[in-house]
Amino acid sequence: KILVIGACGQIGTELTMKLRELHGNDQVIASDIREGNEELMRSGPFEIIDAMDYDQIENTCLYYEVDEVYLMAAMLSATGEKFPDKAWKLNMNSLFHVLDLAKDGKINKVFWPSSIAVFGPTTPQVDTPQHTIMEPTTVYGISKQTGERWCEYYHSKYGVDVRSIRYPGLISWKTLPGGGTTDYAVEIFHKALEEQSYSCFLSEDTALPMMYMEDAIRATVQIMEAPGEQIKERSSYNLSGMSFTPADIASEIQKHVPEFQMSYAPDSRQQIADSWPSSIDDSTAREDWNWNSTYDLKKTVVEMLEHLR
Ligand code: VAH
Repeated sequence: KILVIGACGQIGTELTMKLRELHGNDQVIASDIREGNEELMRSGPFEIIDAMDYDQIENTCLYYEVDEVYLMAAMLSATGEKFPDKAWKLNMNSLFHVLDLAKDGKINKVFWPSSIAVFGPTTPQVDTPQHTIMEPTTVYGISKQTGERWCEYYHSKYGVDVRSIRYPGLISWKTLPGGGTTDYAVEIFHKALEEQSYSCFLSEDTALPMMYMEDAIRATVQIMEAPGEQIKERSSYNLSGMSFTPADIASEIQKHVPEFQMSYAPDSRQQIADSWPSSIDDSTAREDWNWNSTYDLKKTVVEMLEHLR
């Protein structure tokens, strides 16, 4: 059985539905701090779990005989800067709970999401390599960098089969993101269709690594299905889909919504974005477990507008 913690989040919602499609609805238990959308709640088992509560996680794993956990609960970069202590506690305690369950043999496989937020202003920003300088400047980035170290430690010391991906900014239409710096790339579609205008909280030339959710979900399933010996990086894998600026996505949207007007009003999230890479080298993921991206900006804009119109 599979347990998804944080199943109501931007990734969790679609990941849960994909896992239920692959393994059967009753094989995938969805859980979150609150209930999720109708499709998620109706399609299979659901439990309220606080990701910081070890007993709730352990009891659920024992009751349902869970053997794989996808820990998708976290506080993201922008919100994390407003509540640093909560972000650290949520992001770290939840990881230790799940790694300890695996160490104690109560579950036997873990997926844990990292992020390009582990990189900082001293990291080479173009085609950021798999192994490089990492001095993150957000609590979220620090928690993801530390989490990567602990994943590698639990793998090498206790043989825990934990696998991880450094997601770029994710673009999806099913579930709004919560509190991220890359959320502009989702909000822009809703505003383009509702108001034909959007005031972007990042400057027009802020290039960031991004990915369409279909690619991100496929990558997650792929890394978890790969034979263990192929997963050589047990911290986390760089992953890249595309890289664009707010100006790029605005002009791509204008091809479909000619009256769309974009304006720029950078806020505190600008310095977070400035500390991150503009593009990522994911050749290690391509070599180790045959990753390949399929969505570029053009295809992403068409799909997003189609689903949201
Ligand atoms: C955030 N969407 O903005 C997340 C992600 C790379 C960005 O980690 O915080």
